[in-house]
Amino acid sequence: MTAKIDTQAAFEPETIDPNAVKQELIAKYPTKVARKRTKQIVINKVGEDFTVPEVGANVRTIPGIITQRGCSYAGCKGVVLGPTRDFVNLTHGPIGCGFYSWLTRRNQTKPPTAEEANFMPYCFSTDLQDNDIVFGGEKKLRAAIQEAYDIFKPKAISIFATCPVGLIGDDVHNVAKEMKEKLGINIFAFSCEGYKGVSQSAGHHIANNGIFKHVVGLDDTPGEGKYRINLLGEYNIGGDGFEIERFLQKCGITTVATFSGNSTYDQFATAHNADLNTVMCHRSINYVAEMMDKKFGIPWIKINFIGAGSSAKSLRKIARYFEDPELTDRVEEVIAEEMVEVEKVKADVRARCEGKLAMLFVGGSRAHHYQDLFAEMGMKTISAGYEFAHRDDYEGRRVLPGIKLDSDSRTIEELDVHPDPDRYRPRKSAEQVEELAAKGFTFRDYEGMMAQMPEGTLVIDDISQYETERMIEIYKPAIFCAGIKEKYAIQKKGIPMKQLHSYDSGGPYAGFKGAINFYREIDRMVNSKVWSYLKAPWQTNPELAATYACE
Ligand code: CFM
Repeated sequence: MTAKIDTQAAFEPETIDPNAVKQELIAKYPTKVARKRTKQIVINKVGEDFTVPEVGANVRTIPGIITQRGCSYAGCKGVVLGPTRDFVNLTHGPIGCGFYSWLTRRNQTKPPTAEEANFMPYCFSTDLQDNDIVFGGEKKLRAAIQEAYDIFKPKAISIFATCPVGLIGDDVHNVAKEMKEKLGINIFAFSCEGYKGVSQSAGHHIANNGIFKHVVGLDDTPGEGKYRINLLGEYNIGGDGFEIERFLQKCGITTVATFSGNSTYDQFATAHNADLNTVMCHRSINYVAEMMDKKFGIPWIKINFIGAGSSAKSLRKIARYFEDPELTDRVEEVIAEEMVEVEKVKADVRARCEGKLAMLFVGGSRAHHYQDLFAEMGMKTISAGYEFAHRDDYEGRRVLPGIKLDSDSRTIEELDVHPDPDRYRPRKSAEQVEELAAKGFTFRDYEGMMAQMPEGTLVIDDISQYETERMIEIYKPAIFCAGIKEKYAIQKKGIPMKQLHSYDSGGPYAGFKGAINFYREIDRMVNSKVWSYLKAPWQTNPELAATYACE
């Protein structure tokens, strides 16, 4: 075992040996646990052609370890379907599941008129009780669908199965089918019981399958706009989607559908009329991108609107795809215009933030994307990791063929998708694709987080509470980014903590205006020491004593 790292001594973080840190993180674990964790804690090394070391990812969390992860239901209902405003999203389960997935993610929506349906302020649940668990909940589900229909007359109702529903075996799909026939609206169900798979990632896949099977492609009405794209994997957290929409419109780019920030049923139904799928969060929505490519001939590209530089790069990539000088010129104009204010604020915050350390442990894409924003501020991401991403999100899609399906992943259906006999229309000919590729344009690819991270940084998958605390003690980062479950323990250690899921009460952080918001927020946080001034009672007076009440 390596000697314990002396965290009290003055140090330059770069002089810390990452190997020693890794050894220390796993030293406390029993042998079997250490063996598993050692595969998930990786010291980054970017080789030739951007090859990186293998990361253990998308595997079960070890019982007893406090994980950041959520459940399959959260990924399906909360993440993918939740931000759509005119579906009635009905949770079939005990009330807690519906309640805790109700707007805590801060996904925003804005119906264009007051008359348009917006069910987001409501929480729909069958509120299962003990009695229903014993005698079955299908009757209650039928009644709930009827009630929701009578009151709201929605275009669609989607039903989400929770753990107890899966355990007692309610046939949610059959009830959905029956009620669809009875009421004449689109009703479908998701078997996204919380225990499916190893994290919310399973729920993303289930949601992608369901939305593709039941809604995408139902409406062939052609839309307007010259450059028509779908924005996949953007969920309008803290208004990010509004900011993205602002500059896309300014460029003359039309968003046919967003999956699923600020979206509607009709957007999904007409999504197959777009000419390009742009994928922001690869983890949660790559399945829809792939399936739309196969069925309708719409290629997808990876983009990232987190960071002003990344936003500019992504806009240029979209313009290159359409190969129209009119769009290219407009995009350049917009970027030039937007960057004036960005550069001003960036220069200002850089003076105070340059060289400070950040750690990011979030979800399945933000731990990567937000590194761009920190880099723009001159800050270094010393360690990062995803909660539930797969190896391709770390190492790039090139590793996909080598990933073996384990029993947990096998429980998630893989849809067999073929070209639509009438509506398959390749948006680019084979020659056009080749020509673009020759110029370095990449279709259907994501190079992952690690290729972009410097050598010697620590990549930690599904970080535990214990590892979080040790990393903070060792590196003393200027800021730690994670979620609500981690927030208070980190602040108690005197370290500023930014929630990158819900943004605390801030945002938007996407695009150009979002970047400015982020620079200012992080500058404020890393340059105020408020948390380090606070001491817990046991820190100021370690000799607290207590007696038993019975004494
Ligand atoms: Fe994609 Fe997301 Fe994320 Fe995600 Fe999420 Fe989220 Fe996230 Mo929280 S879809 S993977 S399941 S970018 S809710 S908007 S912030 S963990 S990094």
